[in-house]
Amino acid sequence: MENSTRVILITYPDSFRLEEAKSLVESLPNYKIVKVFTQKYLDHSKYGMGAGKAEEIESFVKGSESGGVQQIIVDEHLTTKQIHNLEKLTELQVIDRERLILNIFSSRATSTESKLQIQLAEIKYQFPRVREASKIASGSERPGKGGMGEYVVDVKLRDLKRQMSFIQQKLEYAHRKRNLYHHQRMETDFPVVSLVGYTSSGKTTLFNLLTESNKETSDDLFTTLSTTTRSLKINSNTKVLLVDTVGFISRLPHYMVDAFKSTLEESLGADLILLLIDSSESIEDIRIKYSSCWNVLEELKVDKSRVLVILTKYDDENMHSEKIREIAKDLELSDPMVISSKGGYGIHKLKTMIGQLLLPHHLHSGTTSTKTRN
Ligand SMILES: Nc1nc2c(ncn2[C@@H]2O[C@H](COP(=O)(O)OP(=O)(O)OP(=O)(O)O)[C@@H](O)[C@H]2O)c(=O)[nH]1
Ligand SMILES: [Mg+2]
Repeated sequence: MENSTRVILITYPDSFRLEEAKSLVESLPNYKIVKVFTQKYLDHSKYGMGAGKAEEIESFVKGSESGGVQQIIVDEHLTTKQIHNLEKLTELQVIDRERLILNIFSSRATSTESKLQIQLAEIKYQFPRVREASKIASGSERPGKGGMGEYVVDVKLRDLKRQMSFIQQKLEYAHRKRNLYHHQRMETDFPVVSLVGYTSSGKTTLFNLLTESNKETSDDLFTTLSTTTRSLKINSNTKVLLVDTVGFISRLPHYMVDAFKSTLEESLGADLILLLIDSSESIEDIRIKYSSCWNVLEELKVDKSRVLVILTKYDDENMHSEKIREIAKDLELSDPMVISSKGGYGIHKLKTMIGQLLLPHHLHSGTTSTKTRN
């Protein structure tokens, strides 16, 4: 593409991280990866990567072979100092994993609430970096002690704090409004069923199929950033409210989970939580994603007995039944629910299962646990 942003990516050599980092970058509109460099460790103090690798990158970006690179993306959290050192060496802008995820989120946010959540995450990202940046600028570990440097930092931090509490107030307002809505729904007595899972596991595709909606779905990561609720008729006498949510990702910083908490809380307080796992991936990837999802769910203190694991993207039942057995064994799931939103496999059974699990005695005794992690 003519006006694409040309970047180089520095990530880890293991295939999961490498592929995920590429998908993240490619989820940004018009980004083109010119070259990928890998490093086993990205925690060296000066540049993140080792000095040898940093020099190799320097000569690549300054050489004619690169055809002009505009940004360097490092698939790890970097300190301001590491970013500064690398920018100085390469004379290019450096973006770390957190910045990358924030950029994707900002390019996608459409609802007022998701925009506020991203603003909040943005401030939380900047906060520790303000002090660090001033240390670098002054060339001292204790910048401008008692002088102008400290004054400027304090003013900036105070300003960020003020912005943070302003956004938090707005978010609380949005949250209260939703709680009110939630209570109104409780009065109508419709059970709430939410779809959660790793980004790109197929939540929105299933949501669209079940509720006959037309929300955007794609291979890009973080296609969905705000929750949507629609009603769904499970059988002739049961109606539920189905909630589609933002996806999870591994190595997501705590403050980002925090920023999205208010949106997730609503869905995680649901009567039934369907945890979608993409069964078409390699067993290693499934294992990593499954445990990342549980880490987020645990961080958000979700009631495990309400979680039902669903293996998705099971398009060809003849070809993959052995794979399903392998996944079930690996994740310690007994007789998991398997579906294909594309082919329709298991959808009727899923609805029947939702109906059964939402019967009042199930809701109170938490019998979904037979299908979940202990
Ligand atoms: N083959 C196949 N592909 C599917 C199925 N379900 C979803 N997909 C594809 O998987 C990709 C991701 O689907 P989405 O529904 O956008 O996934 P999501 O979980 O909502 O993703 P985020 O919103 O990014 O968190 C899309 O390209 C879908 O077409 C399925 O049953 N079979
Ligand atoms: Mg989605």
